[in-house]
Amino acid sequence: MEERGSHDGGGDGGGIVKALPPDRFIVHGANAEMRWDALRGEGLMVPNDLFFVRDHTRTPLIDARAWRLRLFGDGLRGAPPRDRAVEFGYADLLAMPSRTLDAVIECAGNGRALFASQQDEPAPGIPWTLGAVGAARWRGVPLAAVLERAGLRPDAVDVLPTGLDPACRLGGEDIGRVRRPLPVGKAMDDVLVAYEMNGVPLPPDHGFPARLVVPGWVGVASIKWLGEIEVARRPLASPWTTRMYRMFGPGHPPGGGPPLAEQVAKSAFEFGWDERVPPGRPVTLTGRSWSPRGPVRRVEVSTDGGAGWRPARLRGGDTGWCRWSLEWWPDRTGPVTLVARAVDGTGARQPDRSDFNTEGYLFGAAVRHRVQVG
Ligand SMILES: Nc1nc2c(c(=O)[nH]1)N[C@H]1C(S)=C(S)[C@@H](COP(=O)(O)O)O[C@H]1N2
Ligand SMILES: [Mo]
Repeated sequence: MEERGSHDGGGDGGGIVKALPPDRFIVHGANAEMRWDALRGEGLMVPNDLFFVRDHTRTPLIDARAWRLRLFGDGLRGAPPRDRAVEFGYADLLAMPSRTLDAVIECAGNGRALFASQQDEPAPGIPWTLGAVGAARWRGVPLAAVLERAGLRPDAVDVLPTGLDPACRLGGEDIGRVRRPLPVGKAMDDVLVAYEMNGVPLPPDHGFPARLVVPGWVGVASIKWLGEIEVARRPLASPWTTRMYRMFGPGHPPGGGPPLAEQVAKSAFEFGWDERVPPGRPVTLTGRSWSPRGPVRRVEVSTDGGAGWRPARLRGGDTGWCRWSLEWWPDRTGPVTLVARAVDGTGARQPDRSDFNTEGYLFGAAVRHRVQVG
């Protein structure tokens, strides 16, 4: 696929509202990834001011008092058209029974730069290293409750949430507002219409006043600045399921594989790339692993480029996002390649290589992380 559109970098995070200090973020155009060394010493959840931002265009500033969430379509009783949508205001959402959910949001392209640096298979697009991921405690209303209150019909098959950020472009073409269909089965299962992130109202960059949180799925499913939801009795599509967010290229079907849904397991050290480690004394290596497939069972760490492996000590996280640590006594100076690999809830271990695809999605191989001892 040659179309790049808003995947291109260029810029300085200009569409993002929050501060992006260079010791906490790596900025790619209008997007910013968390620096993993900045997470060292933090709690299980990623603080809001350190959480990565992926904006297709820019963060809009929305007045919660004027904001409405509108539901329409033939999948609702009475088949309301868009101009007679069922509406929820911010106060309506806050008044509904709430649910709290610890969940990871991770960009489908997280780790994309590793296709080039680790497999010599460069993939164009935002060159995320491993920081386009975060876990937060979200509070909001189950999407199931919103759909039911709006009059969901039993024969509805897809919902199409749309964001209120500006329309975006792909290959020079206006493709409209960010929107991506979800099957009703997932929508009714564990998706949240979230209005709080780690105990405070959603920050503007993360979707104020309300966003979807779609646990375990590629981040693009978690539509920010939620404005409307079409509910349909037929399958729906958008450029975010047809032209982007599928596996394209050699080994994949012409036109791409199925729309991406579930993420893949990953592990990251809480170190900077090429960070200096003092020699001659024990170091506690810390990191995190995450997987949509149940709690991480085990994390194996190598301090010699993958020759030998030791089990890390796991701490916290029954949601698929966990912290781990391992004592290491570096016995020589110079470059050392650390590797961590998780074994997920199904018993599957992170592989040595990732399946290449031209857009660089779903990099799930164990990452080789070089540090400098000395
Ligand atoms: N409306 C809207 N929703 C969106 C996006 C966007 O640009 N606009 N970006 C998506 C993508 S690609 C990702 S990875 C996540 C990022 O969420 P975050 O910026 O809160 O970390 O939001 C998703 N939801
Ligand atoms: Mo993303």
